[in-house]
Amino acid sequence: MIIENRITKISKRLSYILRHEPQRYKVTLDKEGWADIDYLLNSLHNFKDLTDLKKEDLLDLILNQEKVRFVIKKNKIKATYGHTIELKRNTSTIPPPDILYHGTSHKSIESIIINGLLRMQRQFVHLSIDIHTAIETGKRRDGNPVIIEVDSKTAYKEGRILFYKGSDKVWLSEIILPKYLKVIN
Ligand code: HQG
Repeated sequence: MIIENRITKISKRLSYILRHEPQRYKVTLDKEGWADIDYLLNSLHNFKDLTDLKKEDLLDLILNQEKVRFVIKKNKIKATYGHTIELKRNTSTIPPPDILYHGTSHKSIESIIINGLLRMQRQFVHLSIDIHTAIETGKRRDGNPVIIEVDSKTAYKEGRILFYKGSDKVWLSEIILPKYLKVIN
């Protein structure tokens, strides 16, 4: 059993390694982003405060995620979304929910209205399944975030934009043009 702020700390480090800089932590990802759990655990042991992290606690954390950021298959682990590193594209793109949401800052909204939703540093634009998740995402940058409704159904059908399911709450997409966006607050 590990306590809440230790869980957050481990989750953030896992995200950083698996999404952005595996090589810096001597973790090898395959083309789809999977890493061997034992290698990853060894790497986490290099952090001063994680030298005693047990595999069972790591697995427990992953199985009980409140927001699904990682998946496990056999002895491998992968981040479900958020990557800045390039991975092999999943070819199974699927129709998205009719409406998705994106939470952002007041600082970004003018540019988004003009240029659309861009993927910025990441491999995909990140969209939320519901308004609550979009608010939580936007709050990382703005205490009172702007919420955008995305007409994902039309963007997929008419705009031929590809969508991928990242996790239970997060969808990934290519750039979304302004005509499919509506600010709702
Ligand atoms: C903004 C977290 C100006 C965009 C979250 C966002 C998510 C533009 C920022 C996941 C723009 C990029 C991803 C444009 C987009 N002009 N700004 N044309 N287009 N932007 O962090 O979606 O908790 O790369 O609005 O909850 O904020 O770490 O993307 O503000 O699910 O698991 O550029 O990361 O997940 O920021 O967040 P990010 P995001 P975790």
